[in-house]
Amino acid sequence: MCSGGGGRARIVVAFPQGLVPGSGTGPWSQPGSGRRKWSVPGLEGSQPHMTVQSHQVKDTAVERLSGGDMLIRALQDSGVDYIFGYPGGAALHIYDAIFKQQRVQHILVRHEQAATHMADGYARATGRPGVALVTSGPGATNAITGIATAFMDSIPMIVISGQVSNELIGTDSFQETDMVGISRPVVKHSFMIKDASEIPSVVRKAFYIATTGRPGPVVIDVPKDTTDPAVLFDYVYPETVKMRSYSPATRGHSGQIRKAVDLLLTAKRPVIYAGGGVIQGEACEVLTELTRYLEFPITNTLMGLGCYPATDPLFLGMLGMHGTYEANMAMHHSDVILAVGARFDDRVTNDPSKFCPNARIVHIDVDPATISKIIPAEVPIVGPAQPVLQDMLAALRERIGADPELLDRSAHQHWRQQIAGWRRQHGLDHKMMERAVPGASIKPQAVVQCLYQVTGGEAFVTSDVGQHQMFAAQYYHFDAPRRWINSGGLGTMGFGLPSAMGVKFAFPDAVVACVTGEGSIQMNIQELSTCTQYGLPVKVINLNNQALGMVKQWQDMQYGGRHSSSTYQDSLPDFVRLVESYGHVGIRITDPADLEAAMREVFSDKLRDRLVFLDVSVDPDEHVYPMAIKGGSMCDMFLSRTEQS
Ligand SMILES: Cc1ncc(C[n+]2csc(CCOP(=O)(O)OP(=O)(O)O)c2C)c(N)n1
Ligand SMILES: [Mg+2]
Repeated sequence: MCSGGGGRARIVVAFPQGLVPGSGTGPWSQPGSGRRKWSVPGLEGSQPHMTVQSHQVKDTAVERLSGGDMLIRALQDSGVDYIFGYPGGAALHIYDAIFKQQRVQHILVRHEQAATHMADGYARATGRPGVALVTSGPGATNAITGIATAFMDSIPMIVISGQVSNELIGTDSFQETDMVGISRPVVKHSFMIKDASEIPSVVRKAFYIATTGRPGPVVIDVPKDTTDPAVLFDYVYPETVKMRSYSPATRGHSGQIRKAVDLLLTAKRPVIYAGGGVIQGEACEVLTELTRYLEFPITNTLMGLGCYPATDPLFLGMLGMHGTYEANMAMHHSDVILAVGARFDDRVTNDPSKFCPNARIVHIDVDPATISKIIPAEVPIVGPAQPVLQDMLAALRERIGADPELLDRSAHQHWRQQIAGWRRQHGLDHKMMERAVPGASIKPQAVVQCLYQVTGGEAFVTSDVGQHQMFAAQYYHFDAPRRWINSGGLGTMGFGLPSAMGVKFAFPDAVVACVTGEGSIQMNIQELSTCTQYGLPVKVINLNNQALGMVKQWQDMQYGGRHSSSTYQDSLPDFVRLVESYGHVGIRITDPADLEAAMREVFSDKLRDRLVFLDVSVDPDEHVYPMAIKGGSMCDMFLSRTEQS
């Protein structure tokens, strides 16, 4: 075991004006639901603090539209091109409105969970909010997993749910469910339409809330009577939206940035720890510039992969539970950490009381509730990553430009050498593909390496959840943001295929690969039919270890190898025949000697326009390493079945 550290003092964060964390009465202040429950008095009811400036979009006469038509028109005016959804009684007026227009295309999924994941994948790849539409009752409840997935990873999304008519609400009528109530803990905000006339302004506000500050999903619950085609309203799309009680920070505090610069200049063993907030905040470019200017080593969270080029020598790989040895060692032994858009979650910190005992921390986040929530920051900076880092870089340039000695470059060089030593000792083996022995079992890591090589590192890669997800995160090197798309916070099996489809709708010419496991793919495998309907040539790489591999690994390591309900006893389908029945191409391999040729076939020009499912029979006994030792510090890791750090 490496040396651990003690606890640390808690430091109070100053909150930006207009946001009050805690116990208010607004919809974002539900007890027990964790973070970012800002009290916004009245936001859900009469909304006295929210105003929208209404202007006619065109200078022609005001159009008279039904509620259903206004909803779709407002989506058009919000720039929506796709709605992923599934119809039902309460949503039928809306579906009729969709039918009558061409600007927004509706994609008919096979399960509402998949609709939300498609909208999510679309949003992660583009940075624009994804939109899902479901009916009331079971349609709405089926969407919850996807909403929670987006919430946990701060993904902008609009989910429109049909609702029973106003006069039926509260009567336990057919397919009535309290969607606003059920979704409350996992949305950034929700609206219930009371009067059809408010539809355009609610849509406008929903997009504003979903995309500003810390992004997240917003639900709009639409009672059927408010979309009645027989009742017409003046349609006016609000040009601007002003919400007095919701004012996310737009810049960092200059005094705090100055303090952060002072601290960074003291560093002898610095590390930059960057998360998904850097990607969501469009701050990758400035972060890269700042990192290279300082020549500080940098590590990314699972959600942050791609925010800094993975092939750059300063990059240490992912940190945390299955992070690289060198990233975790560097974090633990650092003296200054610059954390940006990351939230110190348990998969990163291991035991928080032993976390990086000597590190002084600068923490930048747009969400003040995240700062010092788990690990106290010495210099908290509330603000969007991009302008904060720009200001920080400008200040650093000014200070170091005037006095280059301020930066201890020789200490930093020594530090980078120490990290390189750790990498040499126990870094990931990036030659598993080349070293594969024909006839032996295929190593899952080698499959990801092969995928990386064949796609030239250019693919959008989505994943499901399990060992395959960790192998993809470890072995595919993402040099650009928004290319690695996975459910980090909620860890949702079933995310991979539909999110890949959302990416493919957004970027039809891009190469989109879903790295999955035979367990996860079966959670939304019905979407292969949607792929057939819309001709979506995503590529599915199934790391088939014939087990719920990650569960089995934990059972190996913590439950004496008792595989309680983590294997299937020969009940798996023949994936090749299954995908062929949907009209797709299936390929199965079992020998490492066939890996490269098969992978080239999957991405060949010949199969460019086909969905190809590569079912790879991989070593069922492989574990993911490194793996954090529970209850330890960041430098306490299992390195193999027999070695510990
Ligand atoms: C919806 C859901 N249910 C259960 C889990 C718990 N879980 C995490 S990984 C895993 C196994 C995944 O199996 P598979 O997709 O085959 O991936 P592998 O680990 O074998 O690569 C399970 C059951 C989860 N993350 N999501
Ligand atoms: Mg599996």
